[in-house]
Amino acid sequence: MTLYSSPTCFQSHRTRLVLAEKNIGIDVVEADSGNLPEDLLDLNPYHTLPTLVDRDLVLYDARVIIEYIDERFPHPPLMPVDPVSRAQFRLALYRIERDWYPLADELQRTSDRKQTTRARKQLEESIVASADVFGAKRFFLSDEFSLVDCTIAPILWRLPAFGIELRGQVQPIRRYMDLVFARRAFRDSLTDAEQEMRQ
Ligand SMILES: N[C@@H](CCC(=O)N[C@@H](CS)C(=O)NCC(=O)O)C(=O)O
Repeated sequence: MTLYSSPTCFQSHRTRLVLAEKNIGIDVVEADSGNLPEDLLDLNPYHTLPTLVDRDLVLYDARVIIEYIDERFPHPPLMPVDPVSRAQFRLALYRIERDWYPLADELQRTSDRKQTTRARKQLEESIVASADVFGAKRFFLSDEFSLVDCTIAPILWRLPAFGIELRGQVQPIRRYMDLVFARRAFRDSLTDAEQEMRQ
């Protein structure tokens, strides 16, 4: 299995974190989205990172990749078993991808000051508004670490790099970050460039 991964992008980080949680050592090919390897251009019609190759199977889109990894390597499971909880987790993934990811994407890509200031403010407000949910359970929505946490943690890790400092009633979010960032798998998931984001 080979993962083509950007060393800085949160979508790639999300897939590396799931692999680390499962303790799966695969070939990780670091690539730059502006200068993709030739073989990847042939494999993925959208030319995006991350891209996973497992023999004849080529997967792109981080969400598709993490769900595949969770099913292909069931231990430890990163999704609940019962259909209602699974649907709730999928809804949480949908909301994070819809509400937080586009803002994080803007902060990652753009250097336009006005756009950056607006995206920063919106992302900060939206995360702070979820403080109660962060505090309700050990992890997000659950006492077990899940794909939802793998989706949130790369964003929270990048807050200083995005120029965001959480203010207000954010103790539950700080507790959550301390807990997740201290996980062995989380540390293992970080590239050198990502480690530097919080030094
Ligand atoms: N929906 C895709 C988006 C991933 C994405 O935007 N990746 C960026 C790197 S952070 C990329 O490959 N950009 C190159 C491009 O869009 O041409 C996913 O979830 O994998």
